Amino acid sequence: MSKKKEKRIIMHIDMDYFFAQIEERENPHFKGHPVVVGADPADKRGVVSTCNYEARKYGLKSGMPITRAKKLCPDAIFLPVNMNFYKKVSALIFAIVKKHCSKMEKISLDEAYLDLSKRVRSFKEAVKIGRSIKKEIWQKEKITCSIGVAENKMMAKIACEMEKPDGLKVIYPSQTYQVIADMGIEVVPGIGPKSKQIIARFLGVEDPSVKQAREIKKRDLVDLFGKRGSDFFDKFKGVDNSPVVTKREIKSIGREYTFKKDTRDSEKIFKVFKALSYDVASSLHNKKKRCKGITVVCRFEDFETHTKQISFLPKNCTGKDIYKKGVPLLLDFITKKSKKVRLIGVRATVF
Ligand code: TTP
Ligand code: MG
Repeated sequence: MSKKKEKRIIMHIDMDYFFAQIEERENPHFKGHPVVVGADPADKRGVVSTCNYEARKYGLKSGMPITRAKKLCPDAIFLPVNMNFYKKVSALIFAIVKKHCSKMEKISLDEAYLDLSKRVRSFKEAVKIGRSIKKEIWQKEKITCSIGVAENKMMAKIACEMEKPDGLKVIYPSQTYQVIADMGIEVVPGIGPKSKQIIARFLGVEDPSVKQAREIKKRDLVDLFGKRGSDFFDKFKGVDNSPVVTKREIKSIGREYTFKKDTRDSEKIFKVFKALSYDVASSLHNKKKRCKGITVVCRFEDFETHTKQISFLPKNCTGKDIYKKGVPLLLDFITKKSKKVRLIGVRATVF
């Protein structure tokens, strides 16, 4: 019989509209106006990094082409990405967070998980810590964040999203199953547009809910998605046993490149691909990592994106090895379509 898992108390913290909020803090007269941080609106190929909630009212969001953002909200304040500054603010904020609980996994510049299981005895105590963290970040850095508390990472993140901005939400274990039942399946981490489409087709419904996806047998999910399928099966029930990892191991090293102009010039494409491959290999070498496999990505002019992975095990992987293994994959994408290429990339999974 398997040992019963100890109950956990996990917190997810995510800064609200992070880059844009920092800009607002630095320029108080921006408050109340739509603020967009991202590429120059004159740059036809750039995208929105993020925007404040005033801008979101116009339909603006992360990843949207900046030209579209300008059309939807011409009077917004458009600002460039000042990444070095955001990194400094992030470091100050997460130094505060870490004081409250050292078992912290930082996910990105504005997001982290805490495992409070050994630090507190109840969800109530966890909420108290959440309040203190929010208060201290506000007092010292004048930045608001949202916090979710639940029994695992997935549910904590969902809780956090539910009360954005400036929220603090608990999902108690007794509520887990019910809370996500009527949500769309994209609430489950790992379900992107492609997996959603596969599940929708399998169920014969357009926009499947978690409750509907629970009807699918584990065996069928594994048939559809391989190992990920069994993970989805658990997550549809709100089960996520992934631990909070304090020291994140590098899992992959990748490089990508967006062409200044969409192109089908294969000489140009493969020249860039070669440079990316050699760059990845040199980074592998510097980090003393070995390559387990590579993933090649190709995005076309209309943003249709294809990725393909192969396992790959030479002893000391060189740029030439990555290039030689990657070229056929890339060629396959390009020859199957007559569209121009916008972006290419290569990522090595490491061990
Ligand atoms: P998010 O936490 O996804 O977004 P956010 O903090 O701007 O807004 P929210 O209130 O919904 O949490 O991302 C954190 C930062 O990462 C964001 O401020 C900018 C950057 N980012 C990008 O540069 N590009 C992207 O596509 C996304 C999603 C984020
Ligand atoms: Mg955020």
